[in-house]
Amino acid sequence: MRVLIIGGDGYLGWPTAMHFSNRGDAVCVVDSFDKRRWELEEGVEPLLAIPTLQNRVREWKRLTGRDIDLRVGDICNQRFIYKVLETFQPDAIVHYGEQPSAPYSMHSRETAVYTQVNNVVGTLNLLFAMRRHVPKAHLVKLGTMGEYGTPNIAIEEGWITIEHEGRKDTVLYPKKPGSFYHLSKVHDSANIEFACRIWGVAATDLNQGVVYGIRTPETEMAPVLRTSFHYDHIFGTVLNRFLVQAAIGEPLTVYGKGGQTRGFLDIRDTIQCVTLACDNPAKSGEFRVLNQFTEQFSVNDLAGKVVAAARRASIDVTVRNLPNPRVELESHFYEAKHSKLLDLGLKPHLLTDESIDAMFESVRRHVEKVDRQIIQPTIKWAQ
Ligand code: NAD
Ligand code: USQ
Repeated sequence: MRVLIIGGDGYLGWPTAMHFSNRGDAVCVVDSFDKRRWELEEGVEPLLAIPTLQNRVREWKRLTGRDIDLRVGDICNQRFIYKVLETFQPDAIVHYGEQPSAPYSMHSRETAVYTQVNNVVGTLNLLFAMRRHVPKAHLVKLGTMGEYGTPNIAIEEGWITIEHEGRKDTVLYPKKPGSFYHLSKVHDSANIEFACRIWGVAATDLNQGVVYGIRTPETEMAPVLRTSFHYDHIFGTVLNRFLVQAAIGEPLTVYGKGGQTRGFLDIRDTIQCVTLACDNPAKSGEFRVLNQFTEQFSVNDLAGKVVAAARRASIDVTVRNLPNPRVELESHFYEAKHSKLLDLGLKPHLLTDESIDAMFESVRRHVEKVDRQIIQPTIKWAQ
């Protein structure tokens, strides 16, 4: 297969690119390096510095003999993405290339507008470029479980059949997202579904939960091939943050009551799901939605697991319930369907004591690199 990975310098994009390359697919990665700029603007950095993408691609070639085609550019520049599709001719396009942080999108008017323009315009350009140059390619787009929010009814996989005044229809599941970032994904989903309907695009929207972990078989091949691990209050996700906080003996930053429940998955399962989607493509004109997570946890569940892991390593950790900087339900019903990827063959890596201990151990090895100044949340949703 010829696989284009957009966002190939990112946390998920780089390990995904190596995975496809390792199994013999022709891989091209695209990135604008905007993530590196946002980090500089916000004064945050991952736990370990990430070598340049050019360097990682060179080392990959040296270690495996395999080429990864690298194109540097912004998909909001339509000429750039048209050219990439025209020259690379992908069968599958895995689109990770968006601004992924909810707090970043809530920082200011500028970051909210930037997030929505970058994400929505980039995806629209990609849809038009596909129509022109690769109308038969399969789009595998990373959406998010947060598009649905936390409704008081079960969450379906993308579509719901509604009966109203004696008539029935199947429509996109109603969305109630919790940040301007999550909203950008809702807008993307609507645009992609429309392109499927009018142009016959084949698309899979992967509504992914919160990802944790940094180890994949390929990142383990050499330190230079590692992927990013953020623990700061803007780009760090909850479990990664708690592990770092425990490693430095700081109280865990549970926002509000901690009953917020979300879907979670191991980074290895992200790659498995994306691969399953590419190997079993949607049909022309189909807007297929798969809910991509393996387990549900509340923030309090995760805090409890991290406290227990720290205790096993003889570190005493406490939990601090901070006033919630976000506006979100803190105790709510949550039942999200997620059977379609299992039906395609997903074999989940669950969050066992062993896996959490291994993550904790790898964080503890670099504890001297932790910047304590970038942990406490400062971005508030409602001020
Ligand atoms: P990331 O920020 O590490 O990677 C995204 C990459 O895309 C960055 O390298 C960035 O420079 C690049 N990019 C952004 N806009 C671009 C543009 N206009 N043109 C070219 N490149 C661009 O983020 P991630 O955590 O790897 O997330 C990847 C995708 O998965 C995102 O779309 C995110 O919303 C989604 N997602 C992530 C998670 C998670 O927990 N990490 C969960 C659900 C969904
Ligand atoms: N939280 C805490 N303490 C913290 C950090 C977070 O209690 O120190 C809480 C948040 O309030 C929230 C939950 O943990 O209720 C999840 O927050 P998060 O920062 O881990 O994840 P989120 O902002 O939802 O965003 C992340 C990724 C995003 C992806 C999303 C999947 O950054 O790219 O889309 O997870 S989902 O949540 O399913 O929408």
